[in-house]
Parts: sequence; structure tokens; C-alpha cells
Amino acid sequence: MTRIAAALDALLLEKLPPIDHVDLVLVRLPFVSPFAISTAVWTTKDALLLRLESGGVAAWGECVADPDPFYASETTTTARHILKDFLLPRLEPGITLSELERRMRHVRGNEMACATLENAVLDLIAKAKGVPLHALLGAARKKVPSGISIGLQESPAALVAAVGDAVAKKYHRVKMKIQKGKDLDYVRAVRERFPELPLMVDANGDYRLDDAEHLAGLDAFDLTMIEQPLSYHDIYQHALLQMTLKTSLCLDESIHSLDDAAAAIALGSCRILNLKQGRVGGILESMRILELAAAHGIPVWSGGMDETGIGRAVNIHLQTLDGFTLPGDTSETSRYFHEDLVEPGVVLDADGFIDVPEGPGFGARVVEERLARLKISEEKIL
Ligand code: OSB
Ligand code: MG
Repeated sequence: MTRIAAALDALLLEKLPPIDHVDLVLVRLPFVSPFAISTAVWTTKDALLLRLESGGVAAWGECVADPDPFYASETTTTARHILKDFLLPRLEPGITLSELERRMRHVRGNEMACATLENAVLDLIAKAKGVPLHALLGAARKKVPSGISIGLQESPAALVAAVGDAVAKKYHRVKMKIQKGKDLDYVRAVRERFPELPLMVDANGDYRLDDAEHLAGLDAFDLTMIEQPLSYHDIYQHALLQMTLKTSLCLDESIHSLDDAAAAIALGSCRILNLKQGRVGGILESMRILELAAAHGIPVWSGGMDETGIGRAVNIHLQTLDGFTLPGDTSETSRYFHEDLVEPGVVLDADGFIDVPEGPGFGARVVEERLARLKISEEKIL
């Protein structure tokens, strides 16, 4: 049995502690600079947070949904509705995580809402035991390599400058957002300036299968992968596209579950997986996907949703698991925020690695004064 399978079996037997208070909090953190993808431009991070309190200990789950449906169909508002009306009523002290998962499966889709509850419950269980989240997951890695995702830029020169800043920071690989009309020239400029840098692109579904010949132009730039070139819910056409390209494809938006990952692997829709725990219903499902991918020799990396320090920490703990064989999208806090909700924030060391937090649970402290300032609404559920 693999280390992940053993850890998962043990986790599923963990029991829910009694919960005294439940709150849903919406926060808004201004971005240092706008972040643009092919379907959206964000100037703030709006995040829905779930706070569970048990015996004076507060645990948190950050929902990765945006306030709009431009990356995924879930939004902060739909997640709040699903959590409040369907998921939180299914919480019951003493039930196992396995039973909680079974109850959550009655809710179709809404993986981001489900992950929010699961993350908060795991944080609570880890804190009740006084151990960091990665210990609960059975992982021993002490630091993880950091990669960065650079949003769409005004010109190839601006992109080259942004990549230069990332290289100076020692990020282990650089991902560049592309869209129709902002692709070959942009990537060529970066590749000419940085011949050896591990580079990849992410289209967030901006192309159609008809664009296969155009996309084949990217084969010249020695990219590690092209992430989600086709529609946000397609698996089949990516398989057809992959057959025509030298460069590996990677799926992001299309993968919501272990079953989706199995379909993509079986069809040859991608050779690499972007695993966002918040997009697949949480950490437990992520562990299953890691196992499946490893069994098929598919490299996996941890994606990001420009999370606040809460979700960012979860992604770091997750990446201590075997099976994350490529650097992820977890970059340092200061690249998105002047001020985060938590202390300490995420920083890169001189070699572009992030230390795994060793405090209980997700391992950072929510600064109450900042939370009060950045909060735009709060709903007391219990
Ligand atoms: O497609 O991976 C994506 C951010 C928001 C929505 C979608 C994506 C992204 C990123 C940024 O690429 C990842 C990060 O820095 O957290
Ligand atoms: Mg992506």
C-alpha cells in the first residue's frame, strides 16, 4: 500500500469534534496589480471563508470560488447558499470523515463549496490533535518548490519584464496566461530572452479544436505544457488535440473529480494534471487523484486560485504529498497582496522554495484586526 493510500484510510476514520459556532465570512483583499486571464480581470480577491469553532479553537476553510462565474460555474454566492442550506446541516459531531464525505456526495457538483467544509473540518481535526495539516496527511516533506502564474500582459515586452522579475525571485518555473491574439509572439519573446527556463502557458479555455494548427505553433518553444487550451468542460476534444501536438497538454477547469481524472487519463486528453484541491471537492479527493495519476505515470502539480493565506497554506501542506512531481502555482503572498489575512505570510527562500508551516492545522494565524477590516459581510450560522 502506498503512503497516500494508508494516510487516506486513517483519515477517513477520524471523527468530527463537537462544533460550538459556525460563521460564513466574505473578505475582499485588494490585489497589488490586476490579474488577467482570457475570460476575466480581477482587481481584488473576494473570498468566502468558513469558520468552525470547537472548544475555543477556531478552524478555517477558504472557498476558492470567485465572485463571478468566469473561471468556474461556482461563485462565492452559490457556495454560500450550498454551504448554508445543504452542507452545514449535514455536519454532526461524532460522524467520521468517511460519513461526512458520503453525506456531501448527495450534493451534486458544487465541489468548491464541499472543499470549503472539508478543509475547515481537516483544520479542526489537525488543531484538536495539535499537529500540522501535512502530518495529518502523512507527509514528511519540509519545503516545496514554488512556481508562478503571470497574468495577461499589454505587450510581449511587458511579459518579458514580468518573467524577468520571476526569474530574479528564483521561481522554479513560470506559467504565462495566453489568449487568442496574445500567444505566439508573446511566448517567442520570452523564450528568446530565457532559453533554458521551464515555461508553460495557460489559455483558460480560449481556443477551439479548429485552432489546432495555430496551437501547433507553440511546439517550437519547448514548453513543459499547454494548460486547458479548449473549453472549460471538455475532455474528449482535448484528446483529439493532444494527438496533433508535440507539447503535452494539461487539464485544469475540466477536472472536478477522480472520475474526470480517470476519463482524461484513459482518453489521453492530457499528459499532465493541474490538481486544485478546491476544484475537486477537497484534500481527500485530491489524494485519490494523486494515487491514480501516479499509477499511470501522469505528473501532477498543485494549481492555485490566488488564495489568501488560508488557502495558500492548504496548498503548501498538500504539496508535501508524494505525487506532486512538478512545481505548482503557489507563489509568495506579496506577489498578490500588500497585506494578507494571516501571519506569517508565504515567502520564498533564496532558492525559490517555500517552507511548510509547522504550527497546528494550516499553520498560520488569522489576524483578527485585519479580518475585521477586510471583511465585507458575515453571517452567523450557529
Ligand atoms: O487557471 O490556474 C488558473 C487564478 C485564478 C483562476 C484560474 C487560474 C489562476 C491562476 C493563478 O493561474 C494561480 C495562483 O497564483 O494562485
Ligand atoms: Mg489554469
